[in-house]
Amino acid sequence: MTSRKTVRQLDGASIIKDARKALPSSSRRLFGKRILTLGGLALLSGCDLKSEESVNTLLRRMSSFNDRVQAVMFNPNTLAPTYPESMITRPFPFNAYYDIDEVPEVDRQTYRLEVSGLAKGKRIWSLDELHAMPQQSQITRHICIEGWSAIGQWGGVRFSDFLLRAGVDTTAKYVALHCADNYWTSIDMPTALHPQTLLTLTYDGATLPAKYGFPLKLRIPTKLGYKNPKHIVAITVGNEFPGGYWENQGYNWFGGS
Ligand SMILES: Nc1nc2c(c(=O)[nH]1)N[C@H]1C(S)=C(S)[C@@H](COP(=O)(O)O)O[C@H]1N2
Ligand SMILES: [Mo]
Repeated sequence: MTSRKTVRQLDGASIIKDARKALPSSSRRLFGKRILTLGGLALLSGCDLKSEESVNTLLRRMSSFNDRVQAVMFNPNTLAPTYPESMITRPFPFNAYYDIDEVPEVDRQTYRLEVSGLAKGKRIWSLDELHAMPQQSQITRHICIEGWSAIGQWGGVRFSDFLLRAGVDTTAKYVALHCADNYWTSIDMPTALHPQTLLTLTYDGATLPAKYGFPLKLRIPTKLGYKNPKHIVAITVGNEFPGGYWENQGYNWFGGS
């Protein structure tokens, strides 16, 4: 249980600091510094800020407001920067919610990708079928919220090509990605259809190694690292908010970079 501290005991300045962090730089600019007083935050959020719980509710509401601002500001035609091969980070860092010796081993022979929810096409896909589709390659920067970034090269099928082939209802709100390690994340449809969002089969010109997400990783250069799922085994399309592994623990859902 969270202790029921009063606002006097909670430090006003640090609440404002956390609230500012919950806003992306874009919406921070929109608001300027005006609303960032405790009274203003309380008014805006409808939270009385008398206890730690109400402060947490405020921060959650700011974050979901922030998702909506980011979604409105997301321009599907704006491309993430791409880089020359000479700038690739070697070795590329590994990251997951577990150590590298616990990376899941997915069997190439028995592996199938499952599509479910609002889709009319084929539901079970093999790796060969994905390899047979037109392939794209791009060199982009991966940005992890933990404070590092690295440039890498990923190749595979444009996610929009795949979604159209799978007969996905592109008016649906969410695409959720479920992984072999029980990780999951979800994205908005405009991001799923963005031309740089790739369902990748390769890293640096070779089969995606286990540590980087064999056999399938969704590379989304317009989003932070935690929204780039590795070891994808199932894709679900729907209108109900699917959340995500880190998103459900407080990371901002839109997670744009
Ligand atoms: N399945 C799965 N995907 C995941 C994660 C994970 O733990 N499991 N971690 C995410 C995070 S926080 C980051 S930074 C990147 C790291 O990818 P990399 O190992 O290729 O650098 O994977 C993302 N995708
Ligand atoms: Mo990350």
